[in-house]
Amino acid sequence: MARDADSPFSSYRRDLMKAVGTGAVLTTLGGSALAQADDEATEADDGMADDEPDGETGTTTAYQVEMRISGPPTNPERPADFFYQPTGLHLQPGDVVKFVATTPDHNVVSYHPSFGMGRRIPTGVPAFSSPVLGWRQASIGADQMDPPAEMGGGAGPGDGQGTGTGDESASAPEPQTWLYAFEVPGVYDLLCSPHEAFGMAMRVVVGDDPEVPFETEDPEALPEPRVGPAELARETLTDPALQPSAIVEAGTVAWEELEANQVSPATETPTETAADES
Ligand SMILES: [Cu+2]
Repeated sequence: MARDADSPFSSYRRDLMKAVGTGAVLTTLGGSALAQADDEATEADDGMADDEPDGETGTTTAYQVEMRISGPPTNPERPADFFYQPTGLHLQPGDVVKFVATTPDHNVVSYHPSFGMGRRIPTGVPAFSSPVLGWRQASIGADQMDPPAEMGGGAGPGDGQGTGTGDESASAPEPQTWLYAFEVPGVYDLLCSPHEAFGMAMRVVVGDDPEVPFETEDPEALPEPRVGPAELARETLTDPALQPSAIVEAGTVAWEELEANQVSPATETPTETAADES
């Protein structure tokens, strides 16, 4: 495993550590900076434990993407919402994204031939994948049998960890996180292995003028699964709101902004009085 102690990357590493907080451990793999905050590493690196894991420490290089399941579904045709939040993200080369498992059992996987899928990340970028992320082991009992209650700390998404000193959230499970630096310009389509079929996929656009030879708005034009996106991920990645140009223009595209999540009367259900929210 390569060490970066004496490389010019080390100063960047320090900034990154400050930006993402919470004892993240960095390694360099190929051209991309990968970091992973797993339990053992965090315990061994407790110098930075839970001090200021907030993203507001004056850097613009760290972005946060939540990975989550919520219900009832925005689109009634789906069992629940399985999504990355935001679902579309525009970055500049070198920007770092911190993926946070707000609910457990998610991962971040690139569409890549190494994984048996058509490449939907820039050429030259190696395949990458996070582990399946859940609660941090240290935040639940070592001999715990049942899953803990989900975080009910009252803080909204985005600042759930940043306010308290840790005492009040001692019993709340903490999400695992995973970092990835997007260094090569282009379009990156990413999926969650457990939930791709439920539509859990996202798109990152790096740079302002990406070339997207594979991109399409037409689900029928995509390669068939498993070469192309599977099931509802096809809809997610062909959503008009996730067109690369739309992502570049918007900066971030929230899950709720996808056209597939707009309750449209154009579908076959002529429910004029929607039982749920309208
Ligand atoms: Cu998932």
